[in-house]
Amino acid sequence: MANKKAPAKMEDLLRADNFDFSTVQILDNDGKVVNEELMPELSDEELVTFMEDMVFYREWYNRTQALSRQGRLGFVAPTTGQEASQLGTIAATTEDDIIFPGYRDIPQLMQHGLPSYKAYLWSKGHVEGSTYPEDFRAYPPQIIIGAQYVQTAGAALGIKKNGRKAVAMTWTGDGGSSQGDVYEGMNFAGAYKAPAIFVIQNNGWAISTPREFQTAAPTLAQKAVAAGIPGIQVDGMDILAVYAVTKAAREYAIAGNGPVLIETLCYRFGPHSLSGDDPKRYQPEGAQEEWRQRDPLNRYRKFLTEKGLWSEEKENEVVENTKEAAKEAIKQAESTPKQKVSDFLKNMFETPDYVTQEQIEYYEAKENK
Ligand SMILES: Cc1ncc(C[n+]2csc(CCOP(=O)(O)OP(=O)(O)O)c2C)c(N)n1
Ligand SMILES: [Mg+2]
Repeated sequence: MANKKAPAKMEDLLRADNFDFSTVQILDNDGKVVNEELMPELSDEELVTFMEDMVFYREWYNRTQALSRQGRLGFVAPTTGQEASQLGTIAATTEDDIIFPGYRDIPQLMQHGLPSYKAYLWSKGHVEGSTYPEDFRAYPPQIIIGAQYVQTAGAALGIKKNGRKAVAMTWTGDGGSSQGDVYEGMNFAGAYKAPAIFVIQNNGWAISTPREFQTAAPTLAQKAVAAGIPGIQVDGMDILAVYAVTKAAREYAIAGNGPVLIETLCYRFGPHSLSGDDPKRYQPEGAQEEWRQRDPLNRYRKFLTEKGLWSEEKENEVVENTKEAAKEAIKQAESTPKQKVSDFLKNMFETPDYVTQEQIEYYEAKENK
């Protein structure tokens, strides 16, 4: 997983004619810095925030899983193992950026400003989980794998035409990377030099289909080549590397150079979703244990502890706060009035088409009886 060659330079990685897709890493499994050159400039406080966020979302998922098992939620896609990939990418954005998450990307949405109870409402299929204020620059999680790449290309072109200094950013998976939409989105954004950041979170699995069945290509990052845009493969269990690469990609895109593709190598420690698949039936024995050695929290905990910036006490405090936050969020979600069919229909289009309008009237009449 480590760099095979001399430490990569960011300006070389961000060239469309760079065909070296070696994995970029800053922290190794033991939390030692192996690539000083790429180390992002961060204050101690910012370094600590990364750990707080990763601990928060690991525990958030634990609480979410417990609530799901109590039958209090609907669709849930586990995030354990992907914290560095998810939080490192979103940390490089600002609220001016437009994000297009997939169904597993709830942490990015929450970091971007989604109130946590809405994440639970979304899971329950409640329309209010996908009702966002006008100034919240995000789209609800995409279920159709890869579709968000096309939307991101369009949004990025809009950003460019409006002369805004921002990017549109999206995430798909190793499975999603085989979808036609992914190529179309990257190609379009490349042709128009639209400021998009395309992330492929390669967690090894598309439900039960392993990464090696997706493509004969040795890396997913190299899919950028045909679109004429830079492609970078990064150790997705290393939050510093993920952050550094995404931040540089954002600056590159905002400077008018066009989009970047980032492949984050990570692993799905849980099942595909909490709807019933059992990874033991399709993942090779020992794979989980092997990837656990690369756990993003462990290596970063070692790194921060060595610097005197982290302690068990601090970690316990974050865990306790997360439990409280999850309790509050589910309370608020469960006290939200039940949705009506008409609410659902009204959230379909800004101006409903004729058929939808007819349905809204039909259901409103029924609901008001
Ligand atoms: C267009 C489309 N085809 C099939 C599905 C069914 N499906 C849901 S998730 C999934 C696997 C996606 O795997 P990956 O892109 O690696 O993302 P991950 O779940 O691992 O995060 C599939 C095939 C879908 N949602 N959309
Ligand atoms: Mg996957």
